[in-house]
Amino acid sequence: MNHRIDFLVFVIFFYTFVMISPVSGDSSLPLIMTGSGTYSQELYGNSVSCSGDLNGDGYFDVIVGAPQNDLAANNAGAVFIYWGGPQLTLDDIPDVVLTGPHEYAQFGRVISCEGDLNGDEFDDLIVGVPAYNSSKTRQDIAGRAQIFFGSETFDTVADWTVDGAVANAELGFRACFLGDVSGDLANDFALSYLTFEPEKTWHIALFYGGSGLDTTPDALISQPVSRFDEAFTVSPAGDFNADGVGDVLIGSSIDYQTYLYYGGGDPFNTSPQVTFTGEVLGDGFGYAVAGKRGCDFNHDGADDIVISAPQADTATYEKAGKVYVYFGSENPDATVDLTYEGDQDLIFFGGSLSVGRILADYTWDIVVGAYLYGSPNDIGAVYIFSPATKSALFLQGETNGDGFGYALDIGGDCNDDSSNDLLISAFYFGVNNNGKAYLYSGQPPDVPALGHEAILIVMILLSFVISLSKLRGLAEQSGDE
Ligand SMILES: [Ca+2]
Ligand SMILES: [Ca+2]
Ligand SMILES: [Ca+2]
Ligand SMILES: [Ca+2]
Repeated sequence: MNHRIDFLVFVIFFYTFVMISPVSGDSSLPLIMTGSGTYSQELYGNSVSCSGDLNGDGYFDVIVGAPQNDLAANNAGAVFIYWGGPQLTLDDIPDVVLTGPHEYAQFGRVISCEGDLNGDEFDDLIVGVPAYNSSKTRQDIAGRAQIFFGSETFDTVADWTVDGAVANAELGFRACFLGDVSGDLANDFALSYLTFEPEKTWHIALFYGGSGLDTTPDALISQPVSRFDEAFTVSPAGDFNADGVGDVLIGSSIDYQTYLYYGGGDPFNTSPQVTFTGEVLGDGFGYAVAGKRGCDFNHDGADDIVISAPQADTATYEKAGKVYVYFGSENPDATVDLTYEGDQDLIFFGGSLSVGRILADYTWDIVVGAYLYGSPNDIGAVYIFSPATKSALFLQGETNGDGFGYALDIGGDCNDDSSNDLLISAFYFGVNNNGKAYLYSGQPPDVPALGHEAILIVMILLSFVISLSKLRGLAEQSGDE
């Protein structure tokens, strides 16, 4: 009998100190899957997402764009979909492949999959095809954007298509899920296009989603610029002014400005309500911008945003790059609240950004890509920062020239281990620059409060068992007599 009680005591001790002790943050992230491109310089990983569940099975799916993939035609582009699930392993065979319509179309240059757009409760996938043209030649790149509606029987036929109206409009160069910015609770999204007369102008067209989704823009934000390049980008801003409706963030790096538009107006107010400005012309301020509904670093109830200047000088390093955090409020200002800096010359720190919860503290984190890290060898690196707890983590590519961190996304849980996952691409990986993507599992959340309570309960149980053991010992002793 005493042996059985000793064993019980051991089991309870083991469970208390090994199984229930609060998990302290691991120093790394487990790699749960990789995928790779097969064609030379197909730019596999130019765009990545693990923020949506396209087939509605409860597991977030891994989606990778390769805009110069040759499967359908030379540089037609492709998008690879890997269904998430409990068996998600190092299996890099895509489950669904979407391909571009003609050579040089750049299908998959951008992808966005973060929620339902047409009101059927399945998440949907937006794909930008910025070099699409109706004559199927290399000229006249009017561009195209398509949406593939999610469903249990997801197919490869686009369900919604908009084409650019003029030559070189490059419609779909940017395409982004916004969450609800119209105030009707249905998710909305944005597409970009360019015009050239009377002056170079980028346009961000907002489409209001829901059961009434159509192909007519519901609002249009336009900004003249001196040149285009990769000069503008669009992101949700979460609810920066804490009025209950999501807001829109547009970075315009050529003029080192980023503009914030409050959602919910009818019509949508297309004049910026907050303008953020970089430190100097040429620092690339606004190259990448990020925000999300609920992204509240300082826990004040207002969502916060992040803007990068990947060519900013720091006190120590030339063109290392900087990332700025701005806290939202009911009366927001454009004053920087936190700054993160690159730690080498010329690494393009802030070339990519994502926000989400990936570290064990389970507060909101910022993930910053520096795909030229290790310059001039460009191995690439990714920095993860938790503004609330000051914890941080660093990941880097495998070999010189990988460009690790070119694109990244903190999404949901793809493999059913109860932590969010992080997808990172190294789009020049491999001898033929065929590219590679890495899916990391987030750290399991710390549960210190629950852990302490659990330990207390187990300690009470333990003292009860010890008392019982002593009583039985006394009883057995008295029986022996
Ligand atoms: Ca899924
Ligand atoms: Ca849908
Ligand atoms: Ca708002
Ligand atoms: Ca906040």
